[in-house]
Amino acid sequence: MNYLRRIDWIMRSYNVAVVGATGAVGNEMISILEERNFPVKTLTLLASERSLGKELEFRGKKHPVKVLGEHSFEGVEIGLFSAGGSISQKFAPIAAAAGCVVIDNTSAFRYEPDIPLVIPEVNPEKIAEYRRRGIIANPNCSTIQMVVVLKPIHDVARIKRVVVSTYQSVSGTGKKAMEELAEQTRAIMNFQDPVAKVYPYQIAFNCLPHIDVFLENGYTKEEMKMVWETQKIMGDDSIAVTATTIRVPVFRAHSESVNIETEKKITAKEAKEVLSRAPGIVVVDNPGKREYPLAIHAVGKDETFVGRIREDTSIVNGLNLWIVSDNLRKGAALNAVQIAEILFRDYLK
Ligand code: NAP
Ligand code: 3JM
Repeated sequence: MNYLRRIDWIMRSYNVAVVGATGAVGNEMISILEERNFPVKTLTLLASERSLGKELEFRGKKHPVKVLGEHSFEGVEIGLFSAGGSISQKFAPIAAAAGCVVIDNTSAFRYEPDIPLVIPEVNPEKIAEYRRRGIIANPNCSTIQMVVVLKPIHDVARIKRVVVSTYQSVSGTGKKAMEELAEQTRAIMNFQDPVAKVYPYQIAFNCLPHIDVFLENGYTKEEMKMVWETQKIMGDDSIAVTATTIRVPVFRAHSESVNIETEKKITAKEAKEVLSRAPGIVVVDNPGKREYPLAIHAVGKDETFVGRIREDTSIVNGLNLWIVSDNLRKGAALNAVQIAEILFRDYLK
């Protein structure tokens, strides 16, 4: 037996379930588990009755998709959930009661005080709190890529206020939305009327200032997720955050224009140095050579890309940043698998 195979053999492996396995995030979960050689003993793929009979490939072998039910979690040790909030609301506690640690990608539990909300580069120590309810929440895609970049700046200059506008791709809504953008684009190019089913208006060749539901304060829930989650993950409710979240006709990877005000002065040059050393971040900032982060370059990548780093000339201590990342990877599936990796390395024996 060679050395690497021997390590594999000695390492404990886990019974893993992916809930929402046929979806945009679920699909990416399966690929990432394989790519990162996650120690999977058995993989249970779960979805709705609509997927009965489907098979998905993992490590060169076809796995049947099973219908999610109350008995799906017997013997399962790690459950990666991405089938929507109401599914998590119902089935995450059932899975946890069966002894499965749930890593939940939905907003169902994120704001509950006894549920840890984790980005491994920012607050990995919070994973220990999985013991309270057996559930760890994965933040929203737009929050993750922003906070990965904010944290190293916060550590040196303390962030007082954040103003963010997002340019979010349709893959954040799921598979059907990706099909809708493709179909509407095709229709319009063929002089036909586009049909809107997933979004309230045409998304092709358009921008929608509406993601998730509108709340009483006039913001959308997606916008408030960025406020609540940033404060919870950074462990600092005094950071003021205001967000405008926009759906744009991009298939994959979210972009964000982020303006921050800091307590201590940090120059653009210092910010670039700090960010260059930070985990999970690649600085792409060479305007003279037309080098800046682009959604099309971030697709399929694990890192969060930051560029257009410049001082805000309208205030004393301010910076502007352009942040881009693959929403299905770092924004969802990769962050969840990274949490699972820390979980088995440090906690599950
Ligand atoms: P999607 O492509 O529409 O996939 C939805 C998945 O959920 C499919 O596998 C679907 O199965 C399954 N599902 C739906 N209803 C179900 C039911 N009643 N029982 C069992 N499975 C059911 O959506 P997605 O983009 O992958 O997103 C899924 C969820 O992940 C979202 O609703 C959201 O809560 C979360 N999400 C999180 C982030 C993040 O930033 N953390 C990003 C995107 C999404 P069928 O194929 O059988 O219908
Ligand atoms: C991203 O429950 C649902 O309909 C899912 C809505 C949703 C969410 C959410 O709120 O869980 C779609 C896309 C998210 C998210 O990550 O917050």
